[in-house]
Order: sequence, then structure tokens, then C-alpha cells
Amino acid sequence: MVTPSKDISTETMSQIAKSKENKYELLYFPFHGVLPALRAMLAISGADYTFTHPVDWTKEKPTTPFGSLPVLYETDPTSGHTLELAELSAIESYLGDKYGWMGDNLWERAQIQMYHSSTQAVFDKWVTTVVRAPKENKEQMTEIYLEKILPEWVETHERILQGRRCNGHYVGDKFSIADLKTATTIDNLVSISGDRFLSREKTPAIFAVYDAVEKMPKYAAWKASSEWKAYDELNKKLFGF
Ligand SMILES: N[C@@H](CCC(=O)N[C@@H](CS)C(=O)NCC(=O)O)C(=O)O
Repeated sequence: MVTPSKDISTETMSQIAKSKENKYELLYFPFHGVLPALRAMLAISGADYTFTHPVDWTKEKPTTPFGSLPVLYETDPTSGHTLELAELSAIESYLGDKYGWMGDNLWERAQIQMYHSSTQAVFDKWVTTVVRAPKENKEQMTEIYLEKILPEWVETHERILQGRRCNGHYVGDKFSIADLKTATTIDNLVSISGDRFLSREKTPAIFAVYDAVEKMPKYAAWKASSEWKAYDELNKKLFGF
């Protein structure tokens, strides 16, 4: 694991952050978890990156900013300095800004973050209400999720995207981190609920976003890779989806 540089000025850090020649290490557990969109961002960015995993998490945990993963390490090959960034949404917005997936202006950026946040929340609620529920409450929590939480997300996002004439994008005519978050979350939501709420017939506008992302050649190549499949396998084994 690389060690983040200390004692460099924020001005130097900001200069380093601008370069697309840097080398990234993204530290997370060896399954998809909350990372399908973030890993896909690096996979389609064209950047030099590796996905790393903790060897002994108990020992490594206190070395991370908040005791949790993911953490992104970004090294400037010229100076050898390494930047460290934690918190999923901060990392996704940072890479989104750097690679042009946050719209074309301040308002588009705000809209993209709004849709992205809503979709991240529907997945986080699954983790907090169902995955982490005590065994005896799991069935009841699953029902709450499927009766209330998920349908609300599906209805609101389908309505919003219908308003965009099903063009496969949340904002403008361009791919953004909001599109990617929805596309990667759909895989999980369909595993969880089958076609009860989400299908090409019931939610064509949401699936237009899904299909637009799936058609991106670099994204398709990433999903077909042995690395992606290994994360998928462990995810299914540990969490059932
Ligand atoms: N607020 C953090 C939460 C991340 C989080 O919950 N990470 C979990 C894995 S999905 C973790 O690190 N768990 C191990 C631990 O807390 O020791 C973020 O958005 O990045």
C-alpha cells in the first residue's frame, strides 16, 4: 500500500490533482459492495490504476482517514507525492469533475449530484435496513424496503426520466455520474426484487439509462473482465446479490 504524503502544501496537492498522468490505487474489499460505480469510473477513465484490497483490515483500519473504505490514493509519478481521499461520494465527485462527467455548468453539476445522491441513498437504505438487520427482523425489513422505499425511488426516477424523453441521460445529452450510479445500482435492485418494479416494460426510461451505459465499450469491457467477475462472485456469496 502506498503512504500518503504529509507536509506538502494544499497548493502542491491541488497542482498534483489536476494531472491525468497520475497513478491511482483504490483500496476496498474484494467484492462489489458499494463500489460498482466507482470502480467503473476508473476502468473507463483511461487512467493508470490498480484495485487493491486490505491484507489485514484490523491493522489497516486505523491508518485510513475514517476507519472505513473506500480510500483513493493518487501518486504523482514525477514528485512521488501521494494524495489520499476517502468517502465514496467525495471520490466519485472528484473523479467525475476530473474526467468531465459532472455536466457543463454549475447547475448541471448540482442536478447530477442530486440524482446521484438519491440513487446512492436507495442502495444505502437496503444495506442499513435489510443487510444489517438482525436475522429475526430481516423478513419484516425486506417487506418495508420492497413496499415503500424501493417503489418510491422507482416511481420518482421513472417520472423524472420520462420528462427527459427517455434519452438515456439524467442531465443534458451527456453521460454523467448520475447515469452511472443508476446503471450500476439497477443490477443490484433487479437482483433484490426481480421484475416486480423494474423492467424494460414497466420502467423504460430507467432502462434507457441502463442500456446507454451498458453500450459504452469501455464499461462493457470492464464488466466482461475476470476482475469484475471475481468481485461479482464474492458479492453473491457474501450478500446473495
Ligand atoms: N461513509 C463512508 C462509509 C463507507 C463504509 O461504510 N464502508 C464499509 C464497507 S461498505 C467499511 O469500510 N466497513 C468496514 C469497517 O467499518 O470496519 C463512505 O461513504 O465511504
